[in-house]
Amino acid sequence: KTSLKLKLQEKIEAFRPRITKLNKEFGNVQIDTVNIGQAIGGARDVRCLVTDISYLDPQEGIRFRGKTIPETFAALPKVPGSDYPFVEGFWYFLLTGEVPTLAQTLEVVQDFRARSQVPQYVFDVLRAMPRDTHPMTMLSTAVLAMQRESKFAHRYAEGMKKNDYWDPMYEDSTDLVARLPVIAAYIYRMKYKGDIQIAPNPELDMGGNFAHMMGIARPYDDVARMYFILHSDHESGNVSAHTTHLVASALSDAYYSFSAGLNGLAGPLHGLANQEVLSWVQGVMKKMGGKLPSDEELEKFLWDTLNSGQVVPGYGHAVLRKTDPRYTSQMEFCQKYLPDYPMFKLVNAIYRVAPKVLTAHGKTKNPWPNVDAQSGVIQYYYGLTEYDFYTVLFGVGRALGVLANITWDRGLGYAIERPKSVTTEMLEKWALEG
Ligand code: NMX
Ligand code: MLT
Repeated sequence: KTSLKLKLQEKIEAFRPRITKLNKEFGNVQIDTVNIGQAIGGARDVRCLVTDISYLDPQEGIRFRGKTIPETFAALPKVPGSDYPFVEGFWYFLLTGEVPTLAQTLEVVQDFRARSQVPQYVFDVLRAMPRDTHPMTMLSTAVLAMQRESKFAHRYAEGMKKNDYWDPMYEDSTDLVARLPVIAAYIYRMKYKGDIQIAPNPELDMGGNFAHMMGIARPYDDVARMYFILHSDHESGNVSAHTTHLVASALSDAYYSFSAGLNGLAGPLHGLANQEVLSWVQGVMKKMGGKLPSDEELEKFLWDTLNSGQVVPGYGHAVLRKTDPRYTSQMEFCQKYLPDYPMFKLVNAIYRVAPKVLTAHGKTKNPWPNVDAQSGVIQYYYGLTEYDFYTVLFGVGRALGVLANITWDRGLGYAIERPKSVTTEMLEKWALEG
C-alpha cells in the first residue's frame, strides 16, 4: 500500500464512529425544512447532503478541506520551476485532508504513472465514433467503456464485506484520475490535430504530461495544474458531484458513476457554460469586426441576449452570491501572463458591465461571474481554440473531487440515495392548508 492509501484507511477508520454516533444518537435532530418552492425549484438550498471534501460559502466561495484557493495553492508542494502545485499532491490533500510532504506527493506521481495505461479497446471505441461527436460524449463513453476494468465490481461479485468497499473504490478512482488526462488528450488530438498523437512522457507530473500530450508549450503545464485544481470540487450539490454520488449510492462503481456525472457536466447550465462563454465572446468580437466594444455597445449585446430569452453564460450561480473566487484566481493568472490580450480585456469589460445589466434585468439572484466566465480565454490564448473541448478539461478536473467523494461515501457506508416524491395534488392541498 502507498502512504496515501494507508493514511486514507487510517482516516476512514477514525471517522466512522462519528457517522455511526450521529446516525444512531442524533438521527432525529432537524437541520432543515422543505417548502413547496424548493420541491419545485431544484431542491435549492435544502441541506440534505454531507461531504467533508469541500464547502461552498455563498459569500466567500469554495474551501477545499478547509482551505481557500490561495491557501490551497500556497500550502501544497510545487512542481520544481513552476508556480503551481502538483495535482497529485492535491489528490492526496482532498482524500486525506492533510497537506502531503514532497516525498508523499512524489509517491502519488509514481502511482499515477503506474496506473496511466489506457486499454487499447477504449481508443478503439473512440475511433469508432463519428469525429464530429461532441468531445464530452467521447469522454463519457470512454469512461463507461472502461467499466470492465472495475476492481470494485469484481470484488463485489466475489462477496466483499461492506467495510472494505472503500478500498476498491479508491483503486478504481485512482486508476481513473491517472488515465483521464491521457484519454482527454487523445480525444483532442484525434478530433482537432490531424489524429497525430503525442506519447506520454513518464518523467512528467500530471499537469506537465497533459500539456505535453496536448502539444502545448509552457506555461500551459501550469495552466493545466491550476485548471484541474480549481475545477475539482464545489461541494456536493452541483449536478456533476451530486449525480456521481447518487449513482455510486446504488453501489455502481466509479466508472458508471463518473460517466453519469460527466453527462450532467455536459449541460449548458453547468460545465458546458465555459464553451458557451467563449462562443458568446467570439460572437461579440465578430460583430465588432475584431475591435473591442465600448461599455455601451457591450450593454446592448447583453440586453440582446437577455431579450432573446437566453442566459448570459458564465454569470449567476445557484449558491454563490459574490464573484466566484475561481474566477478571481484565473483573472489574476491573466493579469500576470496575458494582461494585454484583447479577449481578456473584453472579459474584464463584461465583468464591469454585466452585473449592472443582470441586476437591472432583475431575475438572477446572483449577477456576478462564475468560474466559466474566465476559463476559456486562457485556453484560447494558449492555442486551445476549439472551445467545444473546454468542458472536457472541466471533467478531468472534476474527477478529483467527485471521485474522492465517492471513495469516502463507501468508507463511511452512506446509504443508497432515495428522496421521497409527492404529487402536484398533494402540493395544492398543502398550499390551501397553509
Ligand atoms: N442570465 C440570465 N438569466 C439568469 C442568469 C443569467 N446568467 N442566471 C440566472 N438567471 C435567471 C434564471 O434563468 C431564472 O429565470 P426564471 O425565473 O425565468 O427561471 C432566474 O434568473 C432565477 O435564477 P437564480 O435563482 O438566480 O439561478 P439558479 O440557481 O436557478 O441557476 C445557474 C443557477 C448557474 C444555472 C444560472 O445562474 C445560469 O443559468 N447561469 C448561466 C449559465 C452558467 O453560467 N452556468 C455555469 C454555472 C457554473 N458551472 O460551471 O456549473
Ligand atoms: C460547479 O463548479 O459545480 C458549479 O459552480 C456549479 C455549482 O456549484 O452549482
